[in-house]
Amino acid sequence: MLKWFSSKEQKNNLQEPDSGFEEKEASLEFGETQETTKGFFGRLKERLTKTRETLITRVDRLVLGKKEIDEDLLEELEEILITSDLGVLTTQALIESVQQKVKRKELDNPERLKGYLQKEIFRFLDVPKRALDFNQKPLIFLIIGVNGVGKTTTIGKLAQRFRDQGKTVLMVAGDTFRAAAGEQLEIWAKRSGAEIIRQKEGSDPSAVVFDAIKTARAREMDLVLIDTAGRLHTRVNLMEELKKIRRVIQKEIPDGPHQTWLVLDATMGQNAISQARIFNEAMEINGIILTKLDGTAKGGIIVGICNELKIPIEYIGVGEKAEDLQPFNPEEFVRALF
Ligand SMILES: Nc1nc2c(ncn2[C@@H]2O[C@H](COP(=O)(O)OP(=O)(O)OP(=O)(O)O)[C@@H](O)[C@H]2O)c(=O)[nH]1
Ligand SMILES: [Mg+2]
Repeated sequence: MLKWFSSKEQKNNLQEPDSGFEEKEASLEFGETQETTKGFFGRLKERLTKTRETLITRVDRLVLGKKEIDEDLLEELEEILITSDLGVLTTQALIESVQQKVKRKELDNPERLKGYLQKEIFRFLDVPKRALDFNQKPLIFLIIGVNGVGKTTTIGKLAQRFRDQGKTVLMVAGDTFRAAAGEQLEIWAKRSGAEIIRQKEGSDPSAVVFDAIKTARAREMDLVLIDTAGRLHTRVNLMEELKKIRRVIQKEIPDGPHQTWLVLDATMGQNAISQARIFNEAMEINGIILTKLDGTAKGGIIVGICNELKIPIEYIGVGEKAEDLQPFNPEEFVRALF
């Protein structure tokens, strides 16, 4: 049986001084009967190998044989965190938090440092998500991000997930800039049994979206997943185009889009945070999908994103297949990482 802590229970548990993750591990029986969870957890662990080597293995080496947490040790820890792509602000926050603990004599043994970091990192990652009401039809998801981060692939994977849950899905080829984007979506539509709305290359993305919303309404579909371009002809400003799409949605569905998700590529490291800031200013992002966590050593970026932007990570991508996109679960992620 898969036991699971509610978010509140988790937090209370973690706020207990020094309760650490180790004790909780015994009561968390991950995916004993849930094959998919077990399968994904195993894959997640394996695909986070490079990030783990950059961050955790070096912390292990740092504390090995050390008797106390002193300034030298903290300086080395700072370097490990920075070079693991946590970002300057998040690294400072972590180091200050450790310093406080040490000062108050609540943390003295270097061996316990890793457990404390794990707990703090979990705290950063646990950003509340916006709830979805599936009774409302159609729910509109607007997927945005710069070119090449994985938007179209992610929409295909999401379509597959929602189809597997029995939902009706309409994919919208809002990237009319590249003909290939529409073709890419068609393949995912065929595979997943989702519907797709496409117009010819170069047509107005907002018009495609308008068409899609009317179709989804008329056919009482559950979900509309809108793909967008990551780059446009130089004379058209991407943010203005996205805002226009949003206006078209809101004219039809005043509380839409119900989710505006920004796709970020983990291999971009700190650049991903700058991108998130720019997009968030223009578009009020309510969720992030972090792709390509497989094969990168920059997975620490996820901690910086959550801590600095306070936007929840909704899904993570750890490969190119449909099953390589999974809802982000902070506890599972931290356990896989450590
Ligand atoms: N390894 C890995 N590759 C991924 C992941 N997600 C997407 N990709 C790959 O990234 C590449 C770009 O993905 P797309 O979905 O075309 O990206 P996009 O954001 O739609 O790009 P544009 O349409 O050019 O803006 C493809 O080769 C995908 O297979 C992931 O989680 N892991
Ligand atoms: Mg695309």
